Formats: sequence, structure tokens, C-alpha cells
Amino acid sequence: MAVMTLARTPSVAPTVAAIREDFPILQRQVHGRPLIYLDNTASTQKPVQVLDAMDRYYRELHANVHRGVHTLSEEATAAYENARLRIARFINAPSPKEVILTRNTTESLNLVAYTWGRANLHPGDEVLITEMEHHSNIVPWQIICEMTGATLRYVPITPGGDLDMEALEGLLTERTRVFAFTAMSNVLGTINPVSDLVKRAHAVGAIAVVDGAQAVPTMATDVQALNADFLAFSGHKMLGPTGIGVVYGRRRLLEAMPPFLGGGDMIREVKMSGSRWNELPYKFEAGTPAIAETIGLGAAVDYLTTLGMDWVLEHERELTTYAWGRLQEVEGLRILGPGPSERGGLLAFVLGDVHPHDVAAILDQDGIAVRAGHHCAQPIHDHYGITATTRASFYVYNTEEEVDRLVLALYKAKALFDL
Ligand code: C6P
Repeated sequence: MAVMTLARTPSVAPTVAAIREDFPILQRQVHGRPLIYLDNTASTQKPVQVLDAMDRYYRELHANVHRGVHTLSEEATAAYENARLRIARFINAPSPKEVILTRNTTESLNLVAYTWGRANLHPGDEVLITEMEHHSNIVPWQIICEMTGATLRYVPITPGGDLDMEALEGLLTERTRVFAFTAMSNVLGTINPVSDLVKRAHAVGAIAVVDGAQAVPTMATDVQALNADFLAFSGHKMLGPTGIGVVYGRRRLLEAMPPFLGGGDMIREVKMSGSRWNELPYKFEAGTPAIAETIGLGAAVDYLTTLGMDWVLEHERELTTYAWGRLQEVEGLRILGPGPSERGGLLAFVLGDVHPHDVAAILDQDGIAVRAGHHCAQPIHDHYGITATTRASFYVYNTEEEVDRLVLALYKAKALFDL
């Protein structure tokens, strides 16, 4: 079994070369070229530490959790709950009871919209979101507004790709019951001022729902300092497996909310005449959970904690600043969103009138993985009058040499399309 290959202590800065050795997939070739993985905003790769934690669970401890008194079930339950505890610490949640395990950010946001929304929204109420949201922080609110008669409003963005704070002033009123916004845009890279936005929501009596899908993997997150009511994120964007997500919720709100899904584990008692709900967090976790994936996410947060989230942010900043400068050299290329010092580690761009799918296909021939399309954020593309962008996004294992290879491949694309 592989062991932690990074010899480091918190006082020693990690090296990207050592980190890369932990990611088996980075040894792979694509079309005969070494893989350059720049699609981290969609999903990150997994280190051996995460793969081994999941493998060990299946080989040595697998049984269902919270159900058995036999040794394996007790060991599996301990590993599962211990992972929840480490995930709770990673975001500084006051208690693991406030950390609900879901499948992904999408399910987390749906959980809040359906359960809190159904119980609290009425005709005349308003739900405020922003123009830069991912579909998973738009569609559930559209559905719940339709169901309850509440009205959905959008905060516009400035030409520079930030939230329009003046417009926000006018849109946040005593009618606003929810302000749901992303901490970081997956298209513009914009980092929103979360604690300020939470304060503004609370000032009008609204709850603040934060989509942390892009921010939690990149920067230290402290839900107590942010004072958010709900925070949603996905394991697969932060070195963990797919199929595991989180919604942190303020205890008082979670306790007052009805359950999301009904079934095993979420009940205290079921009679033919009705049921009573289990305590937090289980009230919101119906059925057999994603045990291996939760254990894998526990290993992922350990890995990120060892690197240090300050280092992760700094590494992404340095690489994004470098990539920003190099991409600006490519004539005809336009990057969406704010400047490099104010954004997360992603750059969505258009290259003349070449379709982003064509750009991505050409880059793929050189072993470079980027995403092309609307990135599940059509309203923000509509704002710019375009249907798609090409997006390069970075994480802990990416290097300046990889950015250089990206730029060379873009010149190739330009030549092919006579740009
Ligand atoms: N964005 C991207 O390529 P899920 O799919 O549930 O794990 O995450 C949804 C989600 C929610 N909010 C933001 C800001 C996101 O970026 C995402 C996922 C990926 O941009 C996949 S569409």
C-alpha cells in the first residue's frame, strides 16, 4: 500500500514535484503526450492517500453503518463518523451534527431549497440570487418559488465581473427571505465577499445560503467566521471522490426544518399512523450513505490540511497570475472576469470566433484537458452575449510548464483556424 509520500511539516512549504508523485493519473499519456490536467474546476484528481483510504475500507471494514452491533459495522461506523468529524473541523463547524452528508453541492442546495423553502416561503416573499450562479443555485430556487408563490430576483454584475453592490442595496429588502450566492464563480473566477454579503442578508432578516463548490477547495473556510446559515460543497472538487457532498447548516435552522428524503436511518420511530425524525445530522441522511466516499473525503481534507489551505490559495494565485499574463500574449484571446489578483484559479476565455469545443478538441490532441461549453452557468454567458467559453483551471499539482504548453497549443489552434 502506498504511504503518505510527502515528507513535510507545516513549517516546510510543500513542493509541487512531491505532490505530483501522489497522483497516479498524472503519469498517464493522452494521444501520446503527457497528460496536462487543467479541468480542476469540473473535478480534481485523487491522491493515493484518498484511493488507499477507500480501498482499505472495502478490503478490511466494509459493513453498513449505524445498523449493526457486530465488529465490522462498528468499525465502519467509527471510520464514517470520524471522517465527518474531520470534515466538520476543516470548515470549523461548531458541531459535526451540523454537517449533513449529501451526494454533491447540487443535492445540498436542493436540500436547503426544498426543506427550508417549503416550510418558510410564501407569496410576496423574495428569494435573491445572482447572475453569476451555477445552475444548481438557480434551478432549485426557480422550482421552489414556483411551488410557493415567492418571487426570484437576481443581483446583476458589473462590467468587471463583480457583483453590483449598488444594485444589491436596492434588491435586498424586508421582503427578501433568502440570499443565495456563490463564494466563487466557476466561470468568472470572481471571489465574492462572503461575510459582508452574509451581514447584509442578516440585516434585512434573510438567511444566507453560500455555494462553496469552488471556494472551499481553494481557501481556508470558517463557517463560524463567515456566519453563513448554510454552506454547500462537493468532495470531488477537493481531491475527494465523486458521490459525496456536504451541506453545513446552522443547528437552529436544521432542527426546525422538515426532512428532505424519507426512509431508513432518518427516523426515530415509525408507526403505521406516522413517524418521528431522528436527531441531527441523521434526520437529513435517509438510506445507506456513501460510506467509502465519506471516508475518502476525510482523507482528502487530511491531505489538504497537511498542505495548508494558505499554501493552496497562494499556489493557485501564483499560477493563475502567471497564466493570466501568458494568455494575454495570445492575440485575439479574451479572458472573462476580474484581474488575476482578485480571482480563483480558473480562466474562462474566448479565442476569436473559434468555437470553444474546437479549441478544447485541439488542446486534447496535445494531452491538455480543459472544459468547453457553458459550464452549467448559462445566465452569465447570456450576460456576455456568448454561448460558451474554454476554461483552464488549476489545482495543487499544476505547474508553470503546463501553462506554457497550454499557450503553445493555443498558438497551434490559432494557426489552424487562420486567426
Ligand atoms: N461546477 C464546473 O465544471 P456538483 O456538480 O453538484 O458537484 O457541483 C455543482 C456546482 C455548484 N456550484 C458551483 C459554483 C459549481 O462550480 C458547481 C460545479 C462544475 O464548473 C461542474 S458543472
